[in-house]
Amino acid sequence: MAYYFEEPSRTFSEYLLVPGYSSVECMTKNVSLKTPLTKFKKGETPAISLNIPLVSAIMQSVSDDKMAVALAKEGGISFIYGSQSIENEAAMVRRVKSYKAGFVESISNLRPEQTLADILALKKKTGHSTVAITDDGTANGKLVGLVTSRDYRVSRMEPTTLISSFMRPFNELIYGHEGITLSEANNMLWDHKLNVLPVISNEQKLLYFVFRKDYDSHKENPNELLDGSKRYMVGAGINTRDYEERIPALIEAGADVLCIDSSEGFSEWQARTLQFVRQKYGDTIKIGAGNVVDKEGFLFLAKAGADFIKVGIGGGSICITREQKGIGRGQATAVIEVAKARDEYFEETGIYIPICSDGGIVHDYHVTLALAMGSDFIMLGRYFSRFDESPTNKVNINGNYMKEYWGEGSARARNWQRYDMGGDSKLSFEEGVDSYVPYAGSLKDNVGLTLNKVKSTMCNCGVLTIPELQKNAKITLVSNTSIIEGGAHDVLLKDQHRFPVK
Ligand code: RVP
Repeated sequence: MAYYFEEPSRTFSEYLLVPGYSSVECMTKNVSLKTPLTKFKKGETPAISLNIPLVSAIMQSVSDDKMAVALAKEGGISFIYGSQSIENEAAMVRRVKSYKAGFVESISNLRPEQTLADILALKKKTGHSTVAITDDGTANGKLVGLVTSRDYRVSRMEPTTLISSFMRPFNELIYGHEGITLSEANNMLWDHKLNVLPVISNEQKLLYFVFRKDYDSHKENPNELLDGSKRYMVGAGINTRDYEERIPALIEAGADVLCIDSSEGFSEWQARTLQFVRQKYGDTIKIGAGNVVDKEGFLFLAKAGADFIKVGIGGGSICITREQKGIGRGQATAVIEVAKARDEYFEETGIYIPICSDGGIVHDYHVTLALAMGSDFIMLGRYFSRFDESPTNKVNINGNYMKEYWGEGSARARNWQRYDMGGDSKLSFEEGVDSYVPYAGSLKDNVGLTLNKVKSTMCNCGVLTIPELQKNAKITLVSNTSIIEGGAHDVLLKDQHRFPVK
């Protein structure tokens, strides 16, 4: 006879936190969100910890090198998507590892024989007032001059005026040489009262700009997640097919941690992949596995050697796995059961394996609930896809700005390796959709706001750390009627001119 779970499977919106006693110490500035990413033995510290409990999903529409840098600046980590060629994925990892905080590649570039009109058009498009003038008009061409808004007067000059006649030519520029450190560059900015310092190669090719406004970047990002060489940390997604080639390439590129990306992780394929890593690299390479939704799945991957385990099937906003295949489990129930298994495993073995709740976060408070239920960190796709830093197009739909967001199992991603179990490709079916999500601005602002809410709730619960929240949270199920009570109700909303629809 089939096994029946006694409880229905539930999702985050069916729960609320009940406040605990808050002492005067319970202020958001005293809350630490530091959390383990990889497994560790009792009494020891994990090889990698995150400074905030957020990681970005292994998806084409979410995690490229730009997202990875933005998230590492805030203290989390991105897993670069694996549904691309090994070379492209390794190149993205390499770009994160070679990213130098404060050194930026020039975005606005023109040639000296172009005109003032071209400068104005470019400024309108990019919003930048510093334009590099290079021999070929590219970001890494030979630097021949610089134009800022101080170099021209639109009211007095013809739009056809050649850039070469009003740019500051190279021989009048102050610049740094390849290899200059950020603090040396900053000193030059201050000594020469500059707003921008070009950094050039021995062949006079433009490499980067250092802007005065970025001077305080490190101070602005006190949580940034750095490796031992002060480079941003980055993760990378892998699959259970080409891992023998992909993993060495990603390690060589500098990936700090890997994660097997699969909608269903309770499989021999994952065990084989983990075994490959342990045989080739021992414990030096950190690798997560998943996804699972119950104790059995967790124990399987724990014993197979995973450094962290992802939890969740079918809860992703773009995911239709439950509709298509009838497999999955409510995200809250899955996290609660796996967290219990993780704690029991820790009791028995003295090894703590962090778990990650993956998918289905809709409201900021869902992050707090997922942590309170035992997650060590949370993976989000839709959330990050809405930001400037996600790789997708920003489009205007009926007067509203939206970003594109599509699932890895959608026809658009064509990542059949993740979903297809082999066989005739004509029999493949989609497990994800292609969609729009409302554009939300910068990652920094949004993550700051979300985490402030998380910290504030933690204070209401009387806790200052994630382990304390996991231990002391009081959580209650809510009835359908009380869910209605939780939103604005029985009032006519002014900005929508209608009764709230639940
Ligand atoms: P969400 O944050 O709710 O958008 O969910 C993101 C998660 O959804 C991913 O981390 C992944 O586990 C899952 N996903 C990605 N693609 C698909 C799909 O096409 N079905 N699902």
